[in-house]
Amino acid sequence: MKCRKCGKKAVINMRQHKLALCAEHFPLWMVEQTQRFIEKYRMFTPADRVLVAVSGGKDSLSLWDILWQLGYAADGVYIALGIDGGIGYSQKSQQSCEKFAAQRNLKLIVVDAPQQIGLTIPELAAITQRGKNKPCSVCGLAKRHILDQIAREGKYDVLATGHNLDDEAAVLFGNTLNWNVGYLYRQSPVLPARHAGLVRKVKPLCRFYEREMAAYALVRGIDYIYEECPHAVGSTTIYYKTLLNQLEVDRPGAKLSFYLAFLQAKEKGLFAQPPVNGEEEVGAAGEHLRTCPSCGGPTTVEGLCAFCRMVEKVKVG
Ligand code: Q46
Ligand code: ZN
Ligand code: ZN
Repeated sequence: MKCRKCGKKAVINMRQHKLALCAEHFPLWMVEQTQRFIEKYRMFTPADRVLVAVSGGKDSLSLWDILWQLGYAADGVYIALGIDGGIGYSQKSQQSCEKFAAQRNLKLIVVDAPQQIGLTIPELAAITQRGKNKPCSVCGLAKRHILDQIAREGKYDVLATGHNLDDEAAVLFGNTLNWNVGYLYRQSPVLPARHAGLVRKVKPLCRFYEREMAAYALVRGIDYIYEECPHAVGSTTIYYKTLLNQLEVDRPGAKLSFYLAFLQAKEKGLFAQPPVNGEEEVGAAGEHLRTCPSCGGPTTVEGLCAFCRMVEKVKVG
């Protein structure tokens, strides 16, 4: 397979685009496409200060690399969760982020969650109702809370995450299976800030396949952590990803068209704004959001937000 631009040996063949590119032209194409998506979905402009949530994995570090190449003012934030899983997961992922930032002379904010909360995420999950010994719900809540807080305190205009097409298609598939209207309404490349304590959230990589992200990280020589978080094993999202991958083998482009057709349907008004129901819907529909007296973040209930209540309970208990 030859590169369409120069005829050299291609490193990737993107069947859904009928496009093969070499190690030189592929990363350039990725950078150009990202800029196109940033403009198309009005994510941010060169005047905005961007905060990139980095996990040490290929997607978020590649996103940071692309934004850096495009010349955006983008700092990174890494949250140490205290997850070991026998592979030193948190420690290794932090090292990847620190090395990446140092090589490019970029600013990385490191937040030590166990230090802030007094417990690691798995410890917190083990003793809370929300955790039920599976840390992902507690972890997600803590990460959202900390990212909002750092973005707010640092006066960033936008928070960018490295969700790729495979992530978005799997979430969309799950939300469609359950006809979860609240989440379907909210799922978008851009989530506007709906509260003074929130910043706009954007997903500039949402149209790139996971394999494209892996190829990008490889040709750019990004030293990322290959291992997934040990708690991700057996998750519903991974199951949905496997199903969608099977579909993609038979029908190249199926994942992309599933996601893009959803965005188009939404634009045409497929989903009406749903009523707010419960804390999970914070920022979804946007009405009645109150301010948490402890952290200044949004909450649908009177008093402390879900995160502050959880931490408070642990301290009291
Ligand atoms: S980091 Fe946290 Fe994920 Fe690990 S504990 Fe679950 S939510 S799987 S993206
Ligand atoms: Zn080429
Ligand atoms: Zn709070």
